[in-house]
Parts: sequence; structure tokens; C-alpha cells
Amino acid sequence: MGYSLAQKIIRDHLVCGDMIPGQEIGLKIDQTLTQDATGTMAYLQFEAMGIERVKTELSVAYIDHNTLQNGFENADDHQFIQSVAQKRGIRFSRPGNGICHQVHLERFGKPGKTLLGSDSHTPTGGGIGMLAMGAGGLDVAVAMGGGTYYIPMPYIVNVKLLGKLRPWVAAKDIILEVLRIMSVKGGVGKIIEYSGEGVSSLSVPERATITNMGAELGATTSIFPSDDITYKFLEAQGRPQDFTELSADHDAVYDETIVIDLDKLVPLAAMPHMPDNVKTVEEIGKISIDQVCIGSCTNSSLFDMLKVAAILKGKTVAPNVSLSIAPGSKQVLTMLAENGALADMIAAGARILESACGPCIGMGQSPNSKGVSLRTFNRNFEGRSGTKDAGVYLVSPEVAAASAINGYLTDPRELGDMPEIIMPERFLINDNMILMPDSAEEACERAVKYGPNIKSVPTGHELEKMITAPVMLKVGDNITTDHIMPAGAKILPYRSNVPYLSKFCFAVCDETFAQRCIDGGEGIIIGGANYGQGSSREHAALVPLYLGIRAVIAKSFARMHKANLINSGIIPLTFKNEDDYDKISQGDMLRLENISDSVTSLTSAMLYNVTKDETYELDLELSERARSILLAGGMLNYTANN
Ligand code: MIC
Ligand code: SF4
Repeated sequence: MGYSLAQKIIRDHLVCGDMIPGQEIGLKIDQTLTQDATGTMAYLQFEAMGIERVKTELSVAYIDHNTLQNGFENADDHQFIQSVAQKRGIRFSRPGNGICHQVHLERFGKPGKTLLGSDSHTPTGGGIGMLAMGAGGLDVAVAMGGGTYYIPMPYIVNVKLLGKLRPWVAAKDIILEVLRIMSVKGGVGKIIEYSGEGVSSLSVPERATITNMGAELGATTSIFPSDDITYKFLEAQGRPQDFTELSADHDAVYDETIVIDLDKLVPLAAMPHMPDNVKTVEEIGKISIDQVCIGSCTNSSLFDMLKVAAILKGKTVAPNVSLSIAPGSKQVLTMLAENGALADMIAAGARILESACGPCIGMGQSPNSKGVSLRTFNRNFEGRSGTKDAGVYLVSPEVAAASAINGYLTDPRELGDMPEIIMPERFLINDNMILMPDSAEEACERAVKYGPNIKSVPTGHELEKMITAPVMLKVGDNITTDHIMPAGAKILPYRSNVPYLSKFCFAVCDETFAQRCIDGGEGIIIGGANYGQGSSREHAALVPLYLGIRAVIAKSFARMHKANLINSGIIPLTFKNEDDYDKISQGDMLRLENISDSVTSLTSAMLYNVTKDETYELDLELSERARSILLAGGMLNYTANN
């Protein structure tokens, strides 16, 4: 029996475990990346480990999220990250150089390598044939120190692409179609592997749009083969030597197969407030819009920007619309400037933003109240834009640009012939915004700079025999990390200050949650299905830990969040019988009987509802390693003990 492409890369990096879906495997990590919103915490944890230099082939620290610098906090964090990077052997991508995933694809991604990033959209690297995964900062810190990365061996889904996209239909429409078919929880525990003749008509940045937004399926990662097109991309980036040809064996066996006929796809949009709430643009109709934002790690490549510029050329943005554009990297922005496309965008009335995450993470450009915003981004969760009652639609750059001109949601096929985009033979290569680390001798002299906003990391304690605590909060299905620990301009600067961040925990769902926790001591959260979907941010676990949350009992969990809960020492449990979810109310006093025994060696645990005098059975799906981490009260204690 042959191997799929993902299985081959896993096999080549397997440190321990058997490649049996669902069973824990350990992987060697070749490359890591961090961004600044998760990086400060990751590097604090790395520093706490006392390792002199990173042990990976390549580690890069990017600054792209917190670039508003509305106060000293962001700049202090940037300096902290820069000082650790230079001292510990990590390359430092300075603010202005671009969004981590876009820059990594351009300058560092290598087919066949493993990449672990403290950001959920790290699978962007799958567009160039990497096994690229998102994880919490602590897992990335461990990988930088040469430690193994553990995941349940994923099931492999083959998405077969037939035919070729028709004019005005984009890579974004392919991933929106996959989301429509699979839903935001359809990818949990799976790797999405693309194959079929349709692959050869997609450029690397188009493939990267698809693997990037595979994060919204909850998938472990997504991957494309590495072929001629990959070679041409690497050659144009001046890195032909980084190429390796890679594909699945012809007799590879997949756990699931989905076939998509590219010829039949039409422009799509994900409607508020979930990326899988997908309809055709035509079905949604010509709704009036207030804002269009183009950019983010999903759609900010040179190819995307050139398409947008060509659509805008000679036109004016409709009077009812504010259009912002953030090219993904300094390379993209410089090339747009040099070939005149940037002038076309500016002339049409676009508001050009720096090459960074910006509006995607609510750092500016919040829409008007009840505003309708079309975005080429990957997430449209409620409130993420910074305006709670705004409706965000996720669309392709083509739909975004056409709509910005018309002032209403527009199917770009109405515009007639699609402008032809000629991609340059060579990208402009200038890595002057990537700082190389100190030599080992220089590193001894360098001090790490800690700003006053950088507070210590909360830690748990050894697990006791029994936990008795009230239900501090009960929430429904598909709760995202943006609900648990919101981001945005007011909160994001405090990613290294957990006590301050804690005031905003779950504020989107319940503004009184944080205070209730502070008044009540310890607590338990009851969640629905796919609890913790979305971001890799470990703050969604560290902050509840700080607020005294000891366990989360849910119908099911998203992969990265479950790992982050375990790393923080918060016990993730699921209902054996999902109907029991309905029997528990917020405020009920619960008791996890003999919980330390269950965590030590059992696959189930008993939950006694003191208020209602009822008992429920819970499942404990944990690897041996996860059990030891929970017993120690979290990864930091576990590492210190070992
Ligand atoms: C996001 O898109 O939500 C983020 C901000 O990039 C996060 C990381 C974070 O919370 O810092 C992610 O996707 O992992
Ligand atoms: Fe940045 Fe948005 Fe991409 Fe997250 S999804 S890395 S916030 S651009």
C-alpha cells in the first residue's frame, strides 16, 4: 500500500509512535515561526527553559500583528522579541516586512520540511509542499529547543481537483467550497491533501490561499504536491536549490475523498458569522456594502494584488464604500510600487495599509455600526472586526475589488473579460528587513530587553484527588478562541500581561464572566461541539487558568485548543452522552470525583452535579504524555519535574 504525501513527510520525521490515525505520534520539527501576538509568550517560555540557542534548521520571529503601537506596549514587545531572537539564533523579520505566512512562503518555505508556527494559519506553507502546522506558543518553544512535537496521527482526506477554474473564479472559491462541504469542524483530526489535474493550474500563492484557510476546517494541516509550478516559484524567489519534487504514491489510500470540479465553481462568499456559512455571490444578491478590506495571510500575494489593481485601474471606489488594501509583504508592496499597480490602487481611492495583519485581527478599520464589510480574509467571527454588530463576508480579491467599485456585492463575472495578469519572471529579492542572529560569542554579550508590560506566565498546580467547583459559564457550539480571548486594538497589546487580559475573557459572550471568576475562586466551563476552534492563541487557555478554571467539559474540542488546555493544566473532558450537556445549568455546583485517578489511567471520569443530585459519565481522551502533564499541573511544571 502506498503512502500519501503527508504520510511520507510524517514517516520521514517520525520520532515516536505508530502512524495509526488517532494514536499519538511525535514529530521532528525542522523550522519554526512565531508572530508577535503569540511570540512574546512563546519566547518568555523559551527563556524559562534556559536553552542557549535554538536547535532547529531555521527559526524566524515575525512582527506583523501588533503594529498599531497605540502606546508603548507593542514596541516594548517587539524589542523583547528582537533581543531574544538575536541572542538565541533566530532570524527576526522586522515590522513592515510583512505577514509571517506570506513572507515565510516567499523566503523560507521548503517542500518536504516540517514547520511549526505559533499561529493557526501556519498551514499556508502546505502550498509549497511543507507539513506546516499551527500550535500554541509553548509547543513552539519546545520545538525551538529541539523537542518533539506531539499530535494524534491524522486521518488523510484527499481533495481531488478536476478541470480548471473559469474566469473570475479564484482559489478562494475553492477553499470556500471545501468549507461549505466539510464545515468548520469537518477537518478536526485530519490532513487535507490536494491532488488531481486541477492542481497543475494553480500557482503556489493560490495553493497557499487554500491551505491557509484549511485552518478554518479545524484540520491539522493541508498540503499540495511539490511540482514544476513549485520549482518555478522557488526559482523566481531565487531559491531553486530549495526544491524537492514530492507527491503521493499512485496507490496511496485515503480515509476520505472529496471531488471538486473546478469548471463548475462560481464566485462564493462566507456570510456572517462563520467561514462555513457559504453561498454563491449570486444567491446572496446585490446587497449594499460599507467597507471592503483586501489583504491578510489568505489573499495578499503579488498575484492577488495585481488582479485587484487591474480591476481598480481607471475607476473610483463607490462613495458608500471605504476600501483598504494591505499588501502581504514588503516584496509585494515594492513590486506593486515599481510596476505602477500601486498608483492604480491609490488613484482609485484605496486606503493603503502597511504590510501586516491589520483589520484581520481588528487592529484598525473596524466597520461602522451594523456595517457590511467584504473581506478577503479567513475569519468572520462575530466581533472580530472590532464592531460587534457588523456583518463580515469573506470573499475573493476579485469579488472584493468589483464590489468596491459598484458599492454592492458584485459577481465579478458581470465585469466582462477578466484582465490578463502577467506575473514577473523573478520576484524582487531584498532581505534587508530580516535580521540575522548574533554569533555565539556576540550572543553572550546581548541582554534580553523586558518592558514593564511583560508580566509572568501563570502556572497551575499538581492535580488533587477531587475538584469541586461551580459552572462559571455555559456556552454553545463552535465557540472560537476569539470568544474566549478576544483580540483587537484595545486588547492585543496586552498579550504579555495575563492579569490585564483576563478582564476581557469571554467578554463577547458574557461581560460579567471575569469578575464572577475573581469573586468565586475556582470554576468549570461547559461547552458545546468544536469548543476552542480558530486561533492557536494559548492565551485562550492561560487566561482561564489565571481566572481559576480547572476543567472544560464540552461535546468536542478543536485540536490546538485542546493541546493548549492540557499545556496549561486545565482538564479537557467530553460528554459520553451528549444529552447530559442539556442537564447542566450555569451556576450548578459540580464535583469531578477521583479525578486524579481518572487522569492517571482511565478513559472516563465521573461528574457529580451537587446542585441537581445527578451523575454523568465523561470521556477522557488523553495520551500518556498528556496525562503526566495534567497531573503535574501543566507543561511548565511537567518540564521542570523532568
Ligand atoms: C488569528 O488569526 O486569529 C491570529 C491572531 O493570527 C491567531 C494567533 C493569535 O491569536 O495571536 C491565530 O490564528 O493563531
Ligand atoms: Fe494575521 Fe489575520 Fe493571518 Fe491571523 S489570519 S495571521 S491575524 S492576517
